[in-house]
Amino acid sequence: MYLALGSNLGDRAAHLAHARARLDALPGVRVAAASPVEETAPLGPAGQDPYLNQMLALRTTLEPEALLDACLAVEAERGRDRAASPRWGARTLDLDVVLFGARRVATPRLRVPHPELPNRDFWHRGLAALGVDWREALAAVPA
Ligand code: A4P
Ligand code: MG
Repeated sequence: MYLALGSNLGDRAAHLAHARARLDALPGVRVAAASPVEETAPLGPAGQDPYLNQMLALRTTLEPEALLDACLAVEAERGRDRAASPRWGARTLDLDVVLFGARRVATPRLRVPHPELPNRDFWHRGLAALGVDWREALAAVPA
């Protein structure tokens, strides 16, 4: 599966490095490959600082919702305080499940493929660096 990392607050590179290390240490999760880190202009509310973004290829035996729970726990370790920050607002660490094989998930807590996938060129570049064509990957997911 493919996981997008984003950070625009504090020591951004350290937040991404923490996420890579912690995810790789989880039972049932391995970081198989990582795209280059890219600095990107912020989407969303004006006045935010630039992001660092990176795409990871993870191998996992976890189900999608269990992987989401693990991601939320890793975000919390970096002091992410959802209550203090609006949707699409500044954040220390944001982990987004972008693709999970050819699976589609639509529950109250999780939507996969991520609905913003078609709109984020930095995700497209990250996936391309990992050998994935985002249009082909999306086309492989049943409606
Ligand atoms: N959730 C549902 N689907 C997913 C999924 N596929 N992956 C739920 C992860 N989470 C998913 O997320 C709220 C809830 O979404 C989670 O608890 C989970 O149950 P959140 O991280 O608290 O909220 P958010 O991040 O503010 O909103 P959202 O809609 O997740 O925004 P995004 O898509 O994460 O966008 N600009 C640049 N340049 N680079 C960025 O990476 N990221 C964002 C955040 C805004 N601007 C950006 C970037
Ligand atoms: Mg998010």
